[in-house]
Amino acid sequence: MKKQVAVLPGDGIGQEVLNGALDVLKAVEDQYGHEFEIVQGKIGGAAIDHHGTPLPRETLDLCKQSDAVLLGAVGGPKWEDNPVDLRPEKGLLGLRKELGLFANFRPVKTFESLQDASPMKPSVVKDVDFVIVRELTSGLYFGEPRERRGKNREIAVDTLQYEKKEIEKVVHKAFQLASERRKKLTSVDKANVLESSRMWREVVNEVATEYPTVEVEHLLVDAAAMKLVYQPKQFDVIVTENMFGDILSDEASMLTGSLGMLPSASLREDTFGVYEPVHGSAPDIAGRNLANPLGMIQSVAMMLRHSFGLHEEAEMIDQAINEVLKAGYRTGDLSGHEKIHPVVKTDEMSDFVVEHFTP
Ligand code: GGG
Repeated sequence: MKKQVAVLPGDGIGQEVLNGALDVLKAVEDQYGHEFEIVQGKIGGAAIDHHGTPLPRETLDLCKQSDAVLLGAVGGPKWEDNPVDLRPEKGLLGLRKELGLFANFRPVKTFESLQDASPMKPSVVKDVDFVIVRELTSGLYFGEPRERRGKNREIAVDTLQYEKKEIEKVVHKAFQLASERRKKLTSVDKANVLESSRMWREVVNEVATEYPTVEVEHLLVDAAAMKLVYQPKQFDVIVTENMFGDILSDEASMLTGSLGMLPSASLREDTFGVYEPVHGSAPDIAGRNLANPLGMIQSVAMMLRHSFGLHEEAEMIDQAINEVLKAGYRTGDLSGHEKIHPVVKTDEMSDFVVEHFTP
């Protein structure tokens, strides 16, 4: 198979975790005889420094010409005081919008080898396996107006707006996913307070009639936040608006041991996708070879499955990660027990994953 993959490292630990993921992709290429042509582009703070904008036209064109995109992370203190249109995050949001990636799949699954390890990291919860489907191109992160008002700019305005068809699209995706899994969909909103949430709930109920085999429940976002901690195994697929999904997935990540473990796929109706770890640029550890590359490496597996239909190759990556963790190797975020589990560097972790590929 021959495919072009656009690679956007971004900022902070983005480059480090991507290096490891590309080593893994190269090993898959060699083992299976595929050809993945890698084309590099800039986004976020790196693009602001180089091109004066967080999403240069050439980066967007590169992504549009490619079969899939791998993205590291964006953001950092260097650009914190920039006006909102010159923030690194604006590049990421713009990319999602321009490419029409309305559904962000964030699988939250604990690796067997982490839950069987003794002693377990305290936050790891056994047998957790659900997917958060986050609406990605509308809601509070995109609504207009977004401005400061008043004589002294003492009023700040953001707008939470949804069109019915935007909700329908992402809810259909979530139902389709639930149909292929354990057939339970939890829709999360704040319908006791927000008008947009009341419409969200109506749309979910309408779309539900097309998926009679899927059980539907509605949860308010505050209740969902609580249940993620005390009853996480009850979830199969969660669908929710942009900001709720952003927050709940960071919370949920800790069930797997670390935010560094979570991959994501930003999708539309065809097979194209942008694949990135859920974590950010982690400026505090950037450039020190300390980051956990497993969220990024699992994002490569998601790309192989969804964009290229390479299920065996993706399974091999997930199995190899499980074996590496079973052997006791941990990056610092996962360790907690250094005497028992040797702490390894970012690049060592990806090397171990490749070494654990089955022939
Ligand atoms: N790889 C994810 C990343 O770079 N996150 C930074 C961030 O703040 N993203 C905003 C968002 O995901 O909506």
